[in-house]
Amino acid sequence: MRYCLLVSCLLPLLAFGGRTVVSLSGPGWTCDGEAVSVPHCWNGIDGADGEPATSVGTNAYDRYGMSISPDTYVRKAAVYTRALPDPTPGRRQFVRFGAVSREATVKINGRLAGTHAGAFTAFTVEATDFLKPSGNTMEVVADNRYNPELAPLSADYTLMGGIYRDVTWIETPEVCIDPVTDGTDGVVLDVNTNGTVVATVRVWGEGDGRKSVSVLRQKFVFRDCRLWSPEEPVLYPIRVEIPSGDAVNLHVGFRTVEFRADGFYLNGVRRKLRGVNRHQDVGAHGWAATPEEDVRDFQLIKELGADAVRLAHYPQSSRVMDLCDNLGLLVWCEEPAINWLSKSAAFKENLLQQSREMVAQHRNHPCIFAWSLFNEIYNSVPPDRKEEGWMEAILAECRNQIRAMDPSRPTVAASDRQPRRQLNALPDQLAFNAYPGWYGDTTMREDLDGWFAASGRAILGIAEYGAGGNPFEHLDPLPSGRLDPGGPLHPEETQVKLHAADYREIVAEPRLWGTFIWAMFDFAADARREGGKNGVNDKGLVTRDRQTKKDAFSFYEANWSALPVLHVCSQRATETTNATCSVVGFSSCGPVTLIVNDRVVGRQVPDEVKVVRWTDVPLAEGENLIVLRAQDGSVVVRRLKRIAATN
Ligand code: ADA
Repeated sequence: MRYCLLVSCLLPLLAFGGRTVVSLSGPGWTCDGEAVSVPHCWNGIDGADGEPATSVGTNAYDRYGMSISPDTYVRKAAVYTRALPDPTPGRRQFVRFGAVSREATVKINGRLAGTHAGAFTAFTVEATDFLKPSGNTMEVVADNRYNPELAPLSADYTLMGGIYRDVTWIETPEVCIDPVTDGTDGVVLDVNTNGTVVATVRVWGEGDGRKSVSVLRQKFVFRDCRLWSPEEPVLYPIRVEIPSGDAVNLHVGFRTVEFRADGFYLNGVRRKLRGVNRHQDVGAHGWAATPEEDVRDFQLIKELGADAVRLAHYPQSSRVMDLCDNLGLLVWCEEPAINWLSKSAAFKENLLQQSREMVAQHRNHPCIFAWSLFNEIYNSVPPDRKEEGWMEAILAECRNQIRAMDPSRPTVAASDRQPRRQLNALPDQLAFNAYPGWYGDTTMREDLDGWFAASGRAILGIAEYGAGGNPFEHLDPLPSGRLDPGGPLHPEETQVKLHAADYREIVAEPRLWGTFIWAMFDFAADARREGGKNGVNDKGLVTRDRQTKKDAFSFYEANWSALPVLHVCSQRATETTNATCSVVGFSSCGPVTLIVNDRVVGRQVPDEVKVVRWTDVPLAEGENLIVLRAQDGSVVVRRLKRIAATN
């Protein structure tokens, strides 16, 4: 039975006028004069079409004249407006933004109420002093233009603009739980697996002035609590209430995460994380995901059988963290430091601020197992920033700040530069990004050997691996050499081949603490022109519109899911001029028989990564029925028409 006992703080029996939270999301907003519904993002389509921007934008160049991103999507300062509710006299009013990309200026009744710089973290402004009894309006300028003082400076994803997460109106008593500082809800939970939770509550307004701070500690004891894990993501509700009646509802999960000499441990049990990377782009809505779209994404990740997710390359929403808490997904949460940094003091301040907000806002989520310091620093770095040391110094400050705020979690990072020893020494645990056979001619084995030797570490993670895959492009047989990753052809079969080759090495390597597929979903990267579809990074296991699971999805499902999987690849390849074909399948249902046009071709036991594969299978002219049958009688079918070659 779950119950909690409030030990150290006796609440007054007559609490009055608690907190009111009202959603300001939905219709009722305008953006540049047009009626819109918030969350809203103006790059959902334009930011993934690979075409020049459809309307006004700003060229993105840094102060050294480096092109940050071609002007292929709208980068602008847009003005949003909305009416605000009438305030209740004697109470305080706040407006909380889940995120505004990339910079925000908030005015209430024409007066500046607050600003925020950073696309991925929440912020709250106090409205109390700006409000009239009725007829209040709010104006928010959202600006996604390039700013050399704002992290990230460059990235392989579309830096979308808009008020793209939820907005809420909060009313509290005069003495309230601080809803403003660092965009948090004012409560830090220290959770011990013995069932004890200590809540440190920041109270505003008890002393002199509205922002006078006092700190309350409340202790909760849960008896017979069960541990949180991907298999059993048990959560317990907690309500933190202060004598004025203001209150915040939270949840806790009891678990330990730690790295030991030989790997990652959850609740004292070693596990090699099976992870995917996820960007927050959800297709036509861009970054403005609906709750249903977020739920769908994370359910697909669970369906795959993953137990971990890297939220690349920035902190995602509280709703996403709640989902991962609830579904049981261990989260790698990353500050937005990518490719290169700037030497300016303002840039460093901004990165430290975004990093601090990330930890402050999400530290209460049991799903998070590590804070990430960077992704691929020195990738495509401008010539003037190759000098070793100064970017590492900035990232070391971020790391130290994170460690001081949250000693309970390790830091990690994703590196793609083996020789950068100073950089690679920064995180507690290092992971590397590698695309063997896609961007380079190495194998995963060679990459693993190289990284273990260069880093001198006993254990490593792989933060990214994968290959492009267009589920509507097919090639059989595949060429022996490497395809041009920037070329027009990204056949689905190459993606499967490279994932299977990588994964074979991954399962055979005991020194890996976890691996993260790049990526779960295709995502907007408007500068890309490749793979038969411009504007998109197509390394996802699922297409950007979430309509098509690629064969590589079924590969991992066969390897990871607890449910039996039998799959035949290339079902979307329906015609060939060849006299023979390859048949590739995945089976976690034991041996598989291949039957073509009612004739048994052969039987295979799946290999160590659940693959069966036949080459040079003869085809009849016209329609061919290709069947894989498992021992339990289940079958999967592929139809392939052999047609005459035309010159
Ligand atoms: C890098 C980078 C990712 C991703 C990937 C790719 O590894 O970290 O953001 O874009 O390249 O697909 O090339």
